[in-house]
Amino acid sequence: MNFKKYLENKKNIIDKALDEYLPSEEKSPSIIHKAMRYSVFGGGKRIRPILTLATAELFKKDAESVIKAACGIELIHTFSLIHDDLPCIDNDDFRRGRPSSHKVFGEAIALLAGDALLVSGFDLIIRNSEVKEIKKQSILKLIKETSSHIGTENMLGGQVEDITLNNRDITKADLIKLYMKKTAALICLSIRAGAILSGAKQSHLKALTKYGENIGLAFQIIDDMLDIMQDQRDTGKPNYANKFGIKESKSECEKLIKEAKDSLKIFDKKAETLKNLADYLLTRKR
Ligand code: GRG
Repeated sequence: MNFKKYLENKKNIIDKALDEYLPSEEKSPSIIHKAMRYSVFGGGKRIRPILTLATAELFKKDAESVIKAACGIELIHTFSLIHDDLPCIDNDDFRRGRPSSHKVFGEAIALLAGDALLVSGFDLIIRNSEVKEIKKQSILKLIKETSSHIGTENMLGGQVEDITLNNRDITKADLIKLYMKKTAALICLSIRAGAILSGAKQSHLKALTKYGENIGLAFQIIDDMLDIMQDQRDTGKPNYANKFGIKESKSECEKLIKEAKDSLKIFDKKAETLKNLADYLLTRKR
């Protein structure tokens, strides 16, 4: 199977599962279920759950063993996007070329849809314990990790730093630290989730964490470059690409992706898919 087909195939599995797990639009209170589905089925690339599935495959686990946790992480990601777009945070009217949640449903429902997706995300991770071969200990470890990766030490803390960013003072090292929390932490969690549920040993988790941090950082810098190059939303707020330039951003991403792939050496040929995923992130256009 070529890599494009691989991505399509995994995306289909994830979309089908998300449709099954989310409450139907008709279910009362209908408006919030509509809002949850509007954002979950709004054209996302499903990078994070694909990473969970691909990591589990590295340990010979099929999609069935980790799909609930993978979808749970996608719901948490969607919650962060809805809240990020709100007028009180980034005030974005559009997301993925469509009106953002609060533009369609109003601020109160958008806020609540985000909350509901966060809760449902944890619920799905817990429900991954229904898979017979998954140890309860692994689920507990994953819940703990999820809280810390999205809490004030990581995603939420990174977002706080992002909205209070002072244009002139930020150094490259500070920006990297911020990106590590705001974006790389959730990407890293997606990879660690696949490994933890597969019972990976410590040395494997360590290698995958390095891979996750590197591709997560590159992912955010690429996002900054796409914002500038596609002129989607240069808010004037400092980011890696507008502060250090496209050339420097590109070479930083190439370096990060190379190091990410190098960190997978201990898996030998078995890590081909994760290496392809890292390369794909480097060339993505959206
Ligand atoms: C309350 C825990 C908590 C968090 C809220 C809003 C927020 C705090 C955090 C948001 C952090 C954020 C929006 C980071 C940006 C990460 C990023 C580049 C998202 C885009 O990811 P893609 O391209 O999105 O994978 P698609 O559209 O493909 O799903």
